[in-house]
Amino acid sequence: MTDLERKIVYQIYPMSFADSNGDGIGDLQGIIAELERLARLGIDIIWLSPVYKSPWFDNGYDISDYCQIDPRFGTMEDMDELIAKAREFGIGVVMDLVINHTSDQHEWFIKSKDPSSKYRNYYFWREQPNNWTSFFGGPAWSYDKEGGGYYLHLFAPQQPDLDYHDPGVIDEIKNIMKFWLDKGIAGFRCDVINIIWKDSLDNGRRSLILTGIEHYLSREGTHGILKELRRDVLSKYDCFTVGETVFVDTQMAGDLCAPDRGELDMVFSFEHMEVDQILVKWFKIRFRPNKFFHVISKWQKAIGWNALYLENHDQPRSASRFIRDADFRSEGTKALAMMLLTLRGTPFIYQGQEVGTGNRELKSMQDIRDVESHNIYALARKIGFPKWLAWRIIKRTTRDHARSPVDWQNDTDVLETYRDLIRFRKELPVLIYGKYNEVLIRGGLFVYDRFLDEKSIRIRVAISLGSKPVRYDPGMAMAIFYSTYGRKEYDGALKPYEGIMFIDEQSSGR
Ligand code: ISL
Ligand code: CA
Repeated sequence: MTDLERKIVYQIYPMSFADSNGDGIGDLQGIIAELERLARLGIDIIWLSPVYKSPWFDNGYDISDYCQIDPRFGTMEDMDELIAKAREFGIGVVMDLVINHTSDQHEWFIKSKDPSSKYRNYYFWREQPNNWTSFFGGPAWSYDKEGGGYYLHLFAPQQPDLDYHDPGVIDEIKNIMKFWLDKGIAGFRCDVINIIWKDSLDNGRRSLILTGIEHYLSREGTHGILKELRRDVLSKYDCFTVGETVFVDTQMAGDLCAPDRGELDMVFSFEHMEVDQILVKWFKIRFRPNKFFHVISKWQKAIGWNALYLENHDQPRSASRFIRDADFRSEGTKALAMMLLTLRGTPFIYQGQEVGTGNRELKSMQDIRDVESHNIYALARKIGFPKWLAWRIIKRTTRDHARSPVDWQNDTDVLETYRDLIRFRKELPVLIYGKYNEVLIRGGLFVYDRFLDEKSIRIRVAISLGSKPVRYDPGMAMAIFYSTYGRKEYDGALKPYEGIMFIDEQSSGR
């Protein structure tokens, strides 16, 4: 995409973003009505979580028709209007592409139950299951009487996996992508894209997390599919792709988004989201800022350009998660904003993050709608966890935190900080094209430089995620360019949860 590096993306989870007709569910007209506000924030692209026709078992990540809009959100006319009006504001629309699986209500799956149908091989139908387990807990195979066998689903049973060994599948996907790109969308966020190719259905090594993963994690077949989609479809449009890639290390991620390989433009990796947990996300440990910073810095050094994010629709809110001291919630969200918008890569802001939204109050399992949480709760109970412990796990980790309606009246000075930082990215090329250099990480303090070359201006960013002031000497020639506390004078220490951008005094000009 032209000027991709300059873009800032805003993720919308349509169901809880803006409701235009008062039925309690966000919708496309609601988004249209908010475009002006989004333009004022300064973002360039909105990514919509799925708005396709869906039985809504996994909040739209189970699609029953890729070329229709779900009635709860409006009509295809509304969608066309959204794309057109967004363009008037200079905003592109990115769609969620969920192609590892369809809904079990998708026509292809229903037809595939007939063994003589051409759709039979679109899915993995077998007489016997293997030992693989699913991302949502429990076995990855379910028996279907009508289909006369077991089928594979790496997520819920309502989300059968597509089998890319059948060339018909990739042709269908190409047509769907063209359908949307011809409407003028700006690209795709590709759901769990690094697991779409399954090498074999052999039994997997038994694992507490995911049995079978070695047969489908970032396999060569996936790389082949991504190259083909780029060659035959994406390269013909001005668009970009960001892949959601699970369980990737820097090597795998680098292979998926290396500019010369022609696969994805960038990926969402998860390592920085795992620093407060063991065993994926289900067991939380204390958030450790230094660990967090080290992981982020490692990825900055390893990948030339990548997606930057602190929140999405699957994660608890960063304001509740990465700010241990609730007294400094507003300060902390500003410091996190500075980090998000001054690292190298494409920043993704999740709806409500720009006003410092925190986790929601949840009282019992009755408040939970997330299918993943319900499965994990049942599993935890089954293996003997007492109710209180199972509930504690769910309460801290459920995806519902991110999915409840945003309180737009929240905290306006956080919003001001976002606006300022977004403006700096537009005004200072060094924040976009500049190299990244780690300066130090210690005691909850993260310091790094962005610079174009040795002679031009250098921005030094210092982010503190600690409740106490922390001494730091940036060196003689550094003055405050911007502080999240709004101060201009530096006294040799960062205040609690402060973020500061220093600039070389000779070059600052302000
Ligand atoms: O959210 C997670 C942990 O709670 C991840 O394991 C998540 O399931 C994984 O990142 C895949 O997420 C994506 O695909 C899922 C869907 O439920 C998620 O909302 C989506 O982001 C299945 O389509
Ligand atoms: Ca509505």
